[in-house]
Amino acid sequence: MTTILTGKPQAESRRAFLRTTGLASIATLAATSIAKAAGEEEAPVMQVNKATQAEIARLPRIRQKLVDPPFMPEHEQAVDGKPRVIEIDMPIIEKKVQIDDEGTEIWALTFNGSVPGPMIVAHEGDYVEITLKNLASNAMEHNIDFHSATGALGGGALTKVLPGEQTTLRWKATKSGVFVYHCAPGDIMIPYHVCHGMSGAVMVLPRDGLKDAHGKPFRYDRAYFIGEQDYYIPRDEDGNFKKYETAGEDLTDSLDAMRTLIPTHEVFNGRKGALTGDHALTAKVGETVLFIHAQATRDTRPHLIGGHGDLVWEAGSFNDKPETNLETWFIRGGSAGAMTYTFLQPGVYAYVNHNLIEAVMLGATAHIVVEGEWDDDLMTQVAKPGPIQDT
Ligand SMILES: [Cu+2]
Repeated sequence: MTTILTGKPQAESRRAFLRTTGLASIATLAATSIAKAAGEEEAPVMQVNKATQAEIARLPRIRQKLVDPPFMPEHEQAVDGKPRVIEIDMPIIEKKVQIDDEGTEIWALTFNGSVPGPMIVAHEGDYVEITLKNLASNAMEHNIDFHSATGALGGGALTKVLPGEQTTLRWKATKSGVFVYHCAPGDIMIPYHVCHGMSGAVMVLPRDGLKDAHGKPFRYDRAYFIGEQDYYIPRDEDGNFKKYETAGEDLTDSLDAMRTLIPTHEVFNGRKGALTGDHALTAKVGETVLFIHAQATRDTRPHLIGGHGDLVWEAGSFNDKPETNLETWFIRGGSAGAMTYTFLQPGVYAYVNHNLIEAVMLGATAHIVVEGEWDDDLMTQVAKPGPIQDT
């Protein structure tokens, strides 16, 4: 199967409306010239080339429907023609969530309601135009810093929004690869927000699609986004995890817990068990699966138990030749990486952070249930376990 899709043609009136609002937001940015950096100092105003702006206004626009990880928005793996403007509507939602089966809670700070935030997919040369909406019911100021974008703290300096506010930012996807985005509202609030779930990833594909290690065109049959999250849940005097009534109420306690640098939970997709059991990922023998793995703060080392990293863009740049046949690969804190594997045997695979303490005791484990025919040539149980036989 293929993960094809993207932009259905917009109704003409809708497109015209969006175009108008897009230009209006750019004009507002240029006019206000108030781009506060994280330290509350004024940053340079974004320069808008008028000729380029006119050209951009004529580009085709598509609205990308965001989906909750581990799924990816529908997309084409390779595209023809002119760059496009990818329109994204991204609400920010503060919500209380459970992060394990013991009822441990956190007031998560989320992009689009999920931890991690949703994957955004574009192609090199496209523009991503994101409207960030900080819901009025929220308590905190937020913004978004795209590692895939250029200038103004990755857009963080131009996107600070208070509860009840929205802003629109457009950035050009000049580098192909996979990249983290995260909230970065300044000072201690940067790690506080990221350690409460506020990060996601962008995939910028080469316009002509991925290439294998020999430079040949390469396609995947499915794609999954795994966002690894470290949580630092404060404990009471008895050692039990504390609960709070509102978002942000845990600030002082959380900062103390974060200072230890020892997470209480290290999980995939928001909670322990989010991708295991009934929520396991699926694939079929013979399918090539693309796994995007992101971690916004801590280093991690994905490993597919019983499989391999056939092709691995460890540091995330699709401009680089992928490494091949890796057993374990390294994802630097603050980055995303990509791996593909063609499943050859059926069964349940575990996809883990191969710091096995974090995988088994803290939660960094996913399962992939693969259907198909067993290959005796690749593996056979020659003798079942039984008593030791004297020779
Ligand atoms: Cu935030």
